[in-house]
Amino acid sequence: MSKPTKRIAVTGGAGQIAYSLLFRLASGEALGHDQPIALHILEVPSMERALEGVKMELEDGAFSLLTEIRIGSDPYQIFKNVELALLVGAKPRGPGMERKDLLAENGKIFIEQGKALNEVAHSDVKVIVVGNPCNTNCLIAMHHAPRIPRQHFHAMTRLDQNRACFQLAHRAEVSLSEVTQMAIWGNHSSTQVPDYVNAKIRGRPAMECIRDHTWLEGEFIRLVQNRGAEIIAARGKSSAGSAANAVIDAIKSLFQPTPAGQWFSSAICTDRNPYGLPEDLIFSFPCRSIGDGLYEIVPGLIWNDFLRAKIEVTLNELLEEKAIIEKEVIKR
Ligand code: NAX
Repeated sequence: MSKPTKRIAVTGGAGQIAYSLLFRLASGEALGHDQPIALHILEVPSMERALEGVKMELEDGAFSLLTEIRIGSDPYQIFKNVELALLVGAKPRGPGMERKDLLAENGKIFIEQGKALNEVAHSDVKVIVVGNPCNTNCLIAMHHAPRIPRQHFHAMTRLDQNRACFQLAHRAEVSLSEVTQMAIWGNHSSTQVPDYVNAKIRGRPAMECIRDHTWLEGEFIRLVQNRGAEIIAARGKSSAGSAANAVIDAIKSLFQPTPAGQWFSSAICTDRNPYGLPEDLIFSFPCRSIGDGLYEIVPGLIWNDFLRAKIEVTLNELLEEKAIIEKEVIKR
């Protein structure tokens, strides 16, 4: 007997990330090739025609697992009964726009979507925010969805983890599967902290395999922190294929038990975190899943002085972002 259909919401459905993500979801890559899914796709009204085109292409993909496609611009309709919500849609930073303006603009979107999820989503819904600034957008949505457990909210730092793994594997001349325990701490921004100190290569500390610690402290961190900007400079557009791939990886990591000796990165609520960070932030930690979206933060990792200083910078940035939006957005 086939499994019951899982309803997945994707916002920003006519955007570039969604154009790659939707087809991979439909093919069963994220939740398994025996899991029927329904896609509930949200866009702004002005993009609904383009979204109709995406829907037609999904139909033409003849995906046997895709049992239903709903499209629309009302989150209260689209989020009905969804068990997984991928909040990809957001406004890009316009010319002359400051970070503060972007936070406020996107804040409005995530207030509305948080409220809609709270009202109509499945009670066990898991939420992954991709739209930037994703940590703070996620914090806003979480605040407006008090019915949904706070542990169910994630902001995506998986792309950063994947970027870091590639750079370490490349430098150490090993295959990607030999790089494990690569954590990203903090904000999905240029202050993020790719943790080479606790990462492993062939089961040994990465710092033993890569002897050039100046490279690890300098170029490696800079490469990962600035990769998004480099891609925009080269491609003229932000990362889309790799971002969609990271969403698929993030879902798989969350819904499948994490293999022994591994962990994955996700930005989650800091409430009762084992590292003594202030509560009520969305901060990226190394996590382990026991399956079905249930996870714990990996405790007890060592922060050397270098990591500690960097983590303080990314923490301060998140506190600043929260302070900017707190009055108008969180408490509204
Ligand atoms: P696009 O501009 O191609 O697509 C975004 C889509 O969202 C547009 O079609 C827009 O109409 C729609 N949208 C805007 N407001 C909406 C709303 N209220 N409800 C539903 N849809 C809405 O951007 P794309 O390249 O797809 O990127 C999407 C977001 O991902 C951006 O905010 C981007 O900065 C962010 N990213 C996050 C990454 C991460 O690792 N967390 C990496 C990639 C990407 O930069």
